Amino acid sequence: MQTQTLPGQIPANTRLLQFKIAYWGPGESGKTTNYLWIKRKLGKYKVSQGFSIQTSQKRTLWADAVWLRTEMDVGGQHLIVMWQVVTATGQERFLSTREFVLAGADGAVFVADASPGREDDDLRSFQELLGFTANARIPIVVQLNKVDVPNSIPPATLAKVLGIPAGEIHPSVAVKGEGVIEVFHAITAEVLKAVFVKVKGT
Ligand SMILES: Nc1nc2c(ncn2[C@@H]2O[C@H](COP(=O)(O)OP(=O)(O)OP(=O)(O)O)[C@@H](O)[C@H]2O)c(=O)[nH]1
Ligand SMILES: [Mg+2]
Repeated sequence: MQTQTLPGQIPANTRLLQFKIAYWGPGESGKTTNYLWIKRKLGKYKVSQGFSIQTSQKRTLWADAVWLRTEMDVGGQHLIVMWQVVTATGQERFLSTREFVLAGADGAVFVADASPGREDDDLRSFQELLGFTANARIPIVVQLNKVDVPNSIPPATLAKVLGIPAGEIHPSVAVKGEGVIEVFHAITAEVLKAVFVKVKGT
């Protein structure tokens, strides 16, 4: 997170906050599908076109990224909040590069794949995320995507696999946009909460 006072004619009580939200998860779990839906549905908040760097097979090669802008009044201050939304590639062979997508992240959405048989991939990717964020200790929201596929992994099973409470899992069908914006709101709320608790405590 970065914060600064803005120059010029902007009222003195205006602050700029910048946050980065990273989407993480095993290969083809639906990270880019989430990103594209957010870009489309929250289009009026977009301040950049955004980009997706993909292979010819539509796999994310490096990352997707876009900036969104929101404003709010909190405790007598006007806040301009910039959100950078990025997705990492889930491709196994890019372990060494995808870590850098997390650099400076203020929150992460872990997109698990509910397709049958993907439990091990979900766990491996979740542990990878926990490992890379161990020092930063950022909020993480867990999304269970593709619950529309036949015999999908139930939320309670994924909860057991990941070792987290079942109530913390957000089921979604990103191709239809179901649950996507709810999850995005959940992570932004967690990130703002973390910052304001930190500010209050200092
Ligand atoms: N059935 C179903 N398919 C989905 C859902 N979300 C995404 N997909 C499909 O899953 C495939 C992979 O989606 P992506 O969004 O590219 O996955 P990704 O996690 O960004 O993949 P990498 O960046 O390559 O790791 C695509 O064919 C999507 O259409 C969903 O909710 N249900
Ligand atoms: Mg992708």
